[in-house]
Formats: sequence, C-alpha cells, structure tokens
Amino acid sequence: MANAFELRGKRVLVVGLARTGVATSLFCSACGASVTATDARTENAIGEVLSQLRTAGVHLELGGHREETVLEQDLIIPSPGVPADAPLLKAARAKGITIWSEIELADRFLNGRLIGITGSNGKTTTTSLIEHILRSAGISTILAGNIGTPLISRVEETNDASVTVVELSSFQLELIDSFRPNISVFLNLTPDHLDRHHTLEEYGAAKARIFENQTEADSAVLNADDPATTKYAPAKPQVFWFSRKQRVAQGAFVRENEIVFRRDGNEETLLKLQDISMAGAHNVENVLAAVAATRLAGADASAIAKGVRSFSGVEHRLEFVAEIGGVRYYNDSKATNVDATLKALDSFPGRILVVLGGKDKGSDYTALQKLLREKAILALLIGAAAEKIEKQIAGSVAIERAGTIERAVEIASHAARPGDVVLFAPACASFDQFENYEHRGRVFKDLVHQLERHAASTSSGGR
Ligand code: UMA
Repeated sequence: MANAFELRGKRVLVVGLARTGVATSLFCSACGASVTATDARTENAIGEVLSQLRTAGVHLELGGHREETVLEQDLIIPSPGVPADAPLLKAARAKGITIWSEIELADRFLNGRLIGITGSNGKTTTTSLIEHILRSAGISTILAGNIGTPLISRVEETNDASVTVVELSSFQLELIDSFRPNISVFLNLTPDHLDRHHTLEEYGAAKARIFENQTEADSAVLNADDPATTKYAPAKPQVFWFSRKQRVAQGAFVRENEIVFRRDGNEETLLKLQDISMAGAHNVENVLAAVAATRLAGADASAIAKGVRSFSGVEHRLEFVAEIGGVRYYNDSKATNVDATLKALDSFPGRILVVLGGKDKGSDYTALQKLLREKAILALLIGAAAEKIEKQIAGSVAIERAGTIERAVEIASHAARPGDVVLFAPACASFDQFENYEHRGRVFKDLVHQLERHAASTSSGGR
C-alpha cells in the first residue's frame, strides 16, 4: 500500500451523496471511521441508497449542510460537484481541518501502479483506450475516476501487479495533497468550468497538480502541439511529449502517416494513421498520448498496435448512432464545452445540422462562429443557454430555437438531406434538463432510434 492512512476512529464528513459521496461514505465506514454524510438534497430526492448508508452506520444530514457539523470533523471529503470555495469548506479550512478530494483518500489505499489522465478534452477516450491497450497486452487493469466510477470504489481490487487507469478532473485534482500517478497525462487545456475556476489560469493550475507529487521515477506525458499545456511541463518526472506536427525528442509523434515512439534515441514505428477507426484529428492526439502512456507502462509495440486497431471509440464521444435516409446521426453528448464542439464540427467535411445548448458554464460561444459558418447549415438550440448562444453565434449560420432535444431531433430529421450529418455536440453541461451527459446522450440516441424504426416501418409498409 502506497501511503497507508488510518481511518479508524477518525471523524469524517462526506459532502454530496451522488456516486462519489456514497462510495466514499461506505469505504470510510467500513474502515472504522465515524462518518457523517451531508447533501443539499432532501431524503426524497436522494432515494434508495440512503438505506444502504444507514445500514453501514453512516450518520445522515440531508436538505442542507450544518456549519457546526462541518467544524467538528477530522477530515472532510467533498464530492467533485461541490465547489472548493463553498462557504462551509472555507470555514473548515480556516479551522485547519483537512479537506481532500476522494482521489486523494483513494490513492492512500491503492496498490500497484497508477496512470492518471487529465485535460479539457479527450480524457474519456484516452483513458478508455489506455485501459483497452493494456488489457490487450495482458496487463491487469482497473478503470476508474471521472469516467464515472469513483476510484475509492475500486481500490480494494488493486494489487502489486495491477495498473489503475484513472480519468482525473480539475475538481478532483484541486483538492489533492500527496496524490501521485506513476504516469501522468495532460492532454490539452482550453476554457471550461470557468463558472467554478473563474480563470483559465486557475483551471490550468488545478489540472497541472497532476504532476505535483511525481518523482524522478515517474513519467509525465504532455502535448507538444498545445502551447497552453507545454508551460506546465514538470521538472521532476521524465517528460515524454506527443505531437501530430513535429518529431519529439522523447515520446510519440506522426511521421509520414505513421505513429512512431521514440525513447533514448531509439525509434519504433507502431501503426499507421489509417489503423485508427475514430474520426477527427483530436483522436490522433488521443491515440498518440495513449501510445506513449502504454509504452511507458510496459505494453509491447504489437499489443499497442492491436489495441488501437480494435478500439472503436467511447459512448457519447462522436458516437455514430444511425444512418436514416442517407443522413448520419452522431451523439457527442460528452461535448460539454465549446472546444469539444469545435473538434466535433471539425471532424466532418460540412453540411452539419448541429444541436447546441444546455447549462451554460460561463463559456464564450462566439468561438464557434467560424466553424459554424464553414461547416454547419443549421444550429438547433436547446436548454437554458439557448438565448446566450443565439446572441453569440448570430449571423454565422441559420438558427432555430428548438427548446428541447425531442423537438431538435424532429426538426433536424425534416431539414436534413441525404449526405448531411446531424451532430449532437451541445457545448454545455446537461444539468438544466438531464441528470448528466450520459442521460442526455441516451435520450438523443433513443430519439434517433425511434426515427430509425419509424423510417423502417414506413418503408416496409410502402412495399
Ligand atoms: N451537493 C451538495 N452540496 C453542494 C453541491 C452539491 O450537497 O454544495 C450534492 C448534490 O446535491 C449531489 C452531489 O453533491 O447529490 C453531486 O456530486 P457530484 O456532482 O460530484 O456527483 P458524482 O455522481 O459524485 O460525480 C462525480 C463527477 N461529477 C462532477 O465532477 C460534477 C463525475 O464526473 C464523476 O464521473 C464521478 O464523480 C465519479 O468520479 C462527471 C462530470 O461531469 C462526469 N465531470 C466534469 C467533466 O467531465 O467535465 C468534471
């Protein structure tokens, strides 16, 4: 165990009772801590999981947070969705109470090696691809983190031979202390979550904490083509770069349509760009990062090539849903910021009907104008951010206020012609109309599949 931590007898407060809070409460309670869990939501809103927590001996404070409770703890673990500068956490900090994110606690109980992946976009794809490659190389792997499974819920499965592959968000990294990946990957940095981090600098600094506790024995993988991240290159771990545009001294790069890995002057050609089945230049970057990380983790060249070839992408990430009457529908619900939507638009040659909108995160949608003008024929706006988006993209593309995703799909299906692409890449968070981006993506896919069934029944009925 890396850095064992004694929970027995400690007073632990878990803030937020969704995936992270529930897993953390159960873990701490099983380790003998005296656990209180609090959530702004009421008992009815949280539902069934509460009986499991009660059975585990977790004390519950629901419908709000009490400052007296906060101030009598030894350790506080806020969920990622709880702002690090929330008043209750400020009060605790002022009193000197330790506040850690769940990944910090989890790291102290983790065995084996840890690969951490952060960045504004491509985290989920790269994390999944790294796990997929290592698995095809016969290495025992565990997948967790921001991808949807709290790390704390998997630590007991780790052992000296396992490699845990963890997607990391700025919300998780901003509250670490000694958290230390053996291999860290920082993919890129573009504006996101500015409602929480206020400035790009603050947001980048939170992400760059991934390197903070790494030593000379560790490795860091960074994007040589992204000036916003190169400045965070750390001093202690060995730095490996990835690049689509230039040869790098150490790391993975593209040369004449082939992916090459270079270390200590030795070069290996691993695969061809045509071997990548995912669309878009950004996915080449994700593959390069995954190649570097998995090679460093000990996967051999042939296993890496096999792993990349057999990886078709991730649900909700430029996911092909169906082709109906010559119109192709793509679900990119994970495009929760402007940059991800730009990458999605850039992945197609043109004639895109794009669905945008949701909960605004303080984003600047004017950045979409150029690509909308070049690639899109219609923007359908949904959700709370519709008015702001409409103002900021006005003049670049035809716009229609659809309001809901149901109406957007309906309008798109009537407006699209064979050869067009209907792209759901909303550039916003989902929480105004959906539980999360996964829920939003599933709703979109269900609507498309309904259209597909309807199209099949009308065409067979017509024969
Ligand atoms: N809450 C309070 N008080 C507050 C604020 C929130 O009690 O002041 C409560 C809410 O009522 C709710 C809970 O806290 O019950 C919400 O917690 P959460 O949002 O952290 O939800 P989890 O299910 O634990 O999900 C978190 C991550 N969520 C966020 O970062 C917002 C999930 O990432 C992650 O998959 C999961 O932990 C497991 O690690 C999602 C995400 O949107 C996918 N991440 C962002 C992104 O990728 O852009 C960072």
